Amino acid sequence: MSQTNTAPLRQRALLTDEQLAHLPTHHPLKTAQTGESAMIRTLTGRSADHSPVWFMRQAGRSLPEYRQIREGIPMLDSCLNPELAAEITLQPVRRHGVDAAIFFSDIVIPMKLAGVGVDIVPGRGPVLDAPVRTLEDIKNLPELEDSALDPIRQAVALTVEQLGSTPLIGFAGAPFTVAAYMVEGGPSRDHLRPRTMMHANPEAWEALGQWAARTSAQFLAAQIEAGASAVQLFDSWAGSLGQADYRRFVQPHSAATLAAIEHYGVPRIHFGTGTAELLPAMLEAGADVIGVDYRLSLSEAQRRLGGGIVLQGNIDPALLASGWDALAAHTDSVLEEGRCAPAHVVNLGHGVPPTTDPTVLTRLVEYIHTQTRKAS
Ligand code: 1CP
Repeated sequence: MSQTNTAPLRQRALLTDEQLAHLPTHHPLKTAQTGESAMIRTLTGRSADHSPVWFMRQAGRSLPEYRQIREGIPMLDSCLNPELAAEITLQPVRRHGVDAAIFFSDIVIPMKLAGVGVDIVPGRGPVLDAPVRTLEDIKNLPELEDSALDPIRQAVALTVEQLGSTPLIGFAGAPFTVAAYMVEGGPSRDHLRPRTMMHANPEAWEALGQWAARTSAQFLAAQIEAGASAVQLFDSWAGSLGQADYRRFVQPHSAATLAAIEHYGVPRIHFGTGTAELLPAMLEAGADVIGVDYRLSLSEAQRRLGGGIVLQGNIDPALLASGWDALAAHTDSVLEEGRCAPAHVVNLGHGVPPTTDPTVLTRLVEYIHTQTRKAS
């Protein structure tokens, strides 16, 4: 199959009054002017007085204040306690001065709230009571009731109240990444079972993809309506797929999730790892911004995307532990590479490793702000 460059699909004008009409009057894009923050200006392709930076997995593991507040409280209980989820979301914003908060939750929360037996096992990740492997299993999946998302709405509302003009990014797992956990029953390296299911039982895969697309869309809509100013769809494990399978079995479901929230007008970031071959297909799924992992340079990503696309990324998380000089030099090259995009949100190429020294992250935020600040 040829991998040709697609022409820029669109450079949507975002955040027009018409689009914002779908958001409630108390939404921070309207009241707290998050729409003029460096983060949202950049996500919508406008210039800002500095390049915004946030880190995937900034909330959690690497912060001592996180480990302290979570002590004795299971992960999913923390996510469903609105005060606690709001506090954990705010911790990295206070400490590092990042340009956006990422909502403290997990991609399995919609599953949990629908009534699927799932837990997050410390040191391992999401584990289901019973894997979902047959059409029968999938037909028996409970639907996510809208009212079950109330703790999420409350947590988001509490968070944005305290964030002021700093935007909150909502998120969900993309249908493939969520379905991969459901079919495997837990974390796996190469996601063999879901990749087999696509071909062995396409009807079951289709039904599961639709279920996951629906619940992730509901999760995103709840966060947007409660105050998230942008969203990110995490397809962390899409890199285990070839392009043909991605386009046939995965892209339609991710597209359904992204389309279900398009009318709100909030910027939608689409991120995956190991996705060098999939970037055009991920953009075609309906994203406004593409998150690039650390394996591919931003300029090569832009070339593959056809040009003109707002990019997010892609400092290699390994460099956070390599000493300041190496990290600063690597960051300079990422900032330079970011000039290939109409606008660039600085981030890591994947999540903050749990062992990261938090003072390095604070220094890195300061450094990126200084290096990119425009003279006024
Ligand atoms: O004990 C703990 O502290 C639990 C560790 C933890 C945390 C802090 C898990 C378990 N999830 C989270 C929070 C989380 N998960 C956030 C919000 C915080 C932030 O980003 O700062 C987000 C956005 C996620 C999303 C998530 N969960 C993804 C996609 C992002 C990514 O890193 O690729 C994935 C794949 C998950 C599943 C998951 N949940 C937890 C773990 C350890 C895992 C990965 C397991 C695996 O390797 O398969």
